[in-house]
Amino acid sequence: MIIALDKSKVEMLAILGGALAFQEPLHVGRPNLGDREMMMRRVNEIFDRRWFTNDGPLVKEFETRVQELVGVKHCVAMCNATIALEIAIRALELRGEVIVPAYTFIATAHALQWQEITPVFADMDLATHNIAPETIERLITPRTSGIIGVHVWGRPCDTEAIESIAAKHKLKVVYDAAHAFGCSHRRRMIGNFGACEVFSFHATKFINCFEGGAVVTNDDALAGKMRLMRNFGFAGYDNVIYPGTNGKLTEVCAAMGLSSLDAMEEIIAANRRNHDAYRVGLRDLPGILLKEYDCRERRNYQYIVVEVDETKAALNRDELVAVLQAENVLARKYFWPGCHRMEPYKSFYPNAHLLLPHTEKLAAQIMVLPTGQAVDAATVQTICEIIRTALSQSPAVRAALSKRTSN
Ligand code: T4K
Repeated sequence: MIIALDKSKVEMLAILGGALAFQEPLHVGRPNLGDREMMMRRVNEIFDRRWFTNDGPLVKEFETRVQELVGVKHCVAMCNATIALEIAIRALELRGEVIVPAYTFIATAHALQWQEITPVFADMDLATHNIAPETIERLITPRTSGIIGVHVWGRPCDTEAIESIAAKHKLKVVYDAAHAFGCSHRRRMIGNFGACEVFSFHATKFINCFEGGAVVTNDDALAGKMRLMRNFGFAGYDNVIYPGTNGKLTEVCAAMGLSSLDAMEEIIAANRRNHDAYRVGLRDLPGILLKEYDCRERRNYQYIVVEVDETKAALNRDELVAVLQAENVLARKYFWPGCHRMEPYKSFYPNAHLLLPHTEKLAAQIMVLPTGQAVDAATVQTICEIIRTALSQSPAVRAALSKRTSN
């Protein structure tokens, strides 16, 4: 239970010695629950059947529901999106170098590195936070075999530009659509672009399987290959025809995914309501920009993304995050500091940041705020009030923060 105090009447921020706005930590990524009773019913059925994993009936049902929703021929459900990416990369026989955005969750790069393929980091488009197509072409070498675009925050990347570059250089394209389930691009559902696309159904995603992921594709042969790879390469009892791994989704995870899908429209409505409330609460604050979603397209609104422009705002992103965290609002600095500044890439390419100015800027400016069914409009109002108050008291906040670091 989250108890919000009325910060609008509180002059004193917690960072300045006031009471906490929230008694309990308010996380980014608090799971949406779906219908608890329906979930329990499905779990009971799993127990009755004694069929726990290995392509069980609920996994099959989940795959069919995803296929229908996305309008795609195949959904191959997996244990998480990282393994799903690895399997997609291997099934497509990518090798050598693959171009990826530097501004993404580290799993995008690691899924390549794990298979001894070199991720080559492209810079970002400042307006969309997605890979900047114009930076891709100059990174292509004779070793390049593919491009992985990421639909960051569920906002589609420029698939047309990426795919035309790929066609010109005979490269394969995969999309990391971890954030983009339920979203569309030019009226076509995400999941229908590139050779295949990968969704995440991690607990923190708006639709979750506790842990889960999937690759979707319209390519029959690719789907068949990935199904084999997901299950050690078994094509029936005692018959292994391919090197594979264990990427299977369990029945209990599929049950959660189905319950989550049942609640999908309610969850999107809650996210959208929160996004609207943040827009009202953060309006007219210099240097504070809430990223908007294109409401003419289908969106899941699962990330509340704020750019803090320190040349215009009274506090910078790190200062605002510190203020919020002191109030128990655990705002996140996704995807700071950028993949190129994490190991092993930081050691491989110590000067990569010189070629990634937009990634550097985004990593320094962005904060992600709590949303989802666990957050209500009053909570959003309080969070916005904290931000407003902190900006209006920036000299005192700065003094308190520097005192904290010197102690
Ligand atoms: N590609 C992209 C572009 C991605 O963003 C991701 C994952 C992937 C690929 C790989 O997908 P998976 O292999 O995970 O399916 C979180 C998520 O763990 C991660 O799935 C997600 N992206 C990323 C953007 O966010 P962390 O390390 O920042 O946060 P985490 O998992 O500790 O959770 C955040 C907060 O949520 C926690 O501090 C507390 C709260 N929480 C979390 C869990 C798991 C809960 O309240 N309950 C929970 O059960 O990565």
